[in-house]
Amino acid sequence: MKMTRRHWVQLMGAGAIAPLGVGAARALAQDHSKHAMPAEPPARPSKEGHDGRYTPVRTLNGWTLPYRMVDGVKEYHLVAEEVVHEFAPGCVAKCWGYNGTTPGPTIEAVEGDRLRIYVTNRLPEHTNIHWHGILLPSGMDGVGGVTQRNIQPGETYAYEFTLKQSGTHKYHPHADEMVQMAMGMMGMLIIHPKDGEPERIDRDYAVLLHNWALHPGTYRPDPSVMQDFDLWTFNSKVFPAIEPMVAATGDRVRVRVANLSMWNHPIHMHGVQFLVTGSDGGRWPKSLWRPEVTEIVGVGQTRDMEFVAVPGDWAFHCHMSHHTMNAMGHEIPNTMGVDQKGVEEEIRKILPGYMAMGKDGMAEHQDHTDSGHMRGPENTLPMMMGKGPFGNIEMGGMFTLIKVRDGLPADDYRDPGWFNHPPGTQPKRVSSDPNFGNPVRRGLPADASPKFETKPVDHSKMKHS
Ligand SMILES: [Cu+2]
Repeated sequence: MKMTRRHWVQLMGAGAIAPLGVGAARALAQDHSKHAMPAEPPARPSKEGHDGRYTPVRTLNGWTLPYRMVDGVKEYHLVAEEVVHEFAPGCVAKCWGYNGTTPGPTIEAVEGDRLRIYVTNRLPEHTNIHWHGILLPSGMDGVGGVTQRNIQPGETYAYEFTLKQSGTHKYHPHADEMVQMAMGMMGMLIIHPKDGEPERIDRDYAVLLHNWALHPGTYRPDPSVMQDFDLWTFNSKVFPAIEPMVAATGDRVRVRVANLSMWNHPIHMHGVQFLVTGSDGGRWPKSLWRPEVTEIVGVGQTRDMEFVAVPGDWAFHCHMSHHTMNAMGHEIPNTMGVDQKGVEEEIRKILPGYMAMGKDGMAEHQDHTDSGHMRGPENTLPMMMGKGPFGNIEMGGMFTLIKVRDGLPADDYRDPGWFNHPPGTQPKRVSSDPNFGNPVRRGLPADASPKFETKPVDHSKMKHS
């Protein structure tokens, strides 16, 4: 049986406690330490791929491709190849990417630079690279069959063009595109303006959005899936494996978000009204900047968001709530409000330890998966993850934190830990009595309402897949 996120949750709901398959060491990250934020982020923004004329971009969980200067040309080398990729501890897959990673390394350059980019194909099929949004000679555009012969396995092609623009851009194949992009072939190409930024940027982050049909129990993304994806990622990682964006109070921060997934994503930031200052069209004139707290980044688009950092731990996430979950289901039976007590006892005779869930919401799922009561197939992740200082974070997928602290050194990108809230700046408990106070209501709460009675459902008439 092909395992989809739908089946996985049905299994979870049916209390499937035996892991499907041996070697389940990787099956699920039960260990709480694995739910913590990544402790030690990799190095600071790469100095190698950068020529000192701009604030280098930090690609969360990613890296910048170094270049060589050869006769005034910046030379880069991308290798298209199969890679072993970890979405978060407990979930790995064979994907396709560049130079050992998905996404491929970020290419950073400056308006006016001449680039020569070698592309070596180590995939089992032909490929090419399209420089998405870059103004260049038609023949360099990288559209297989239209502007070039495809790069056959083992071959290396050189692309060469001069950058006439600045802004946030991307690269990806234009060959067997559905498969190659679903497997993870993508990267960002960021061009800094030659005359510097009109507003100094202190921290510059890059986030590439993607979706993956990595069915629980499998180890390769399924390229044929169009909608029901299992994993939603920032730079091919899911929370809590996504690094936080770190800034000092007062820093001007830019977050460059690019979307090569198959959905539009309303990207939401807490704590500030950011300015949308640019797109694939480059940095917009100031008169076009607009304050937002959520910005839709459409399929194939990029958006630049800028703000002045204020202290705290602030969520940064897609607002499609199914995109801040790991493997879970659509079209599963709705158990909200369904009393499963009787059924639970019957099922326990067959499956000892079975727990009926979902009657009062799904928040309990994280405790059950964390404690090891509920285990899924190999190589998938609990749908909710992450531990904060006040309990479960109950998120996965496209979620991370912006962590802003006073007085951080300019090049310090280490996770500063959890925010220490000043006294009087958190909600506090004032009562544990549900009948507390005399709140204004229109109508009665459902448990006091005589008007609405639920009818028993005839299960024999229900369709089960
Ligand atoms: Cu989304």
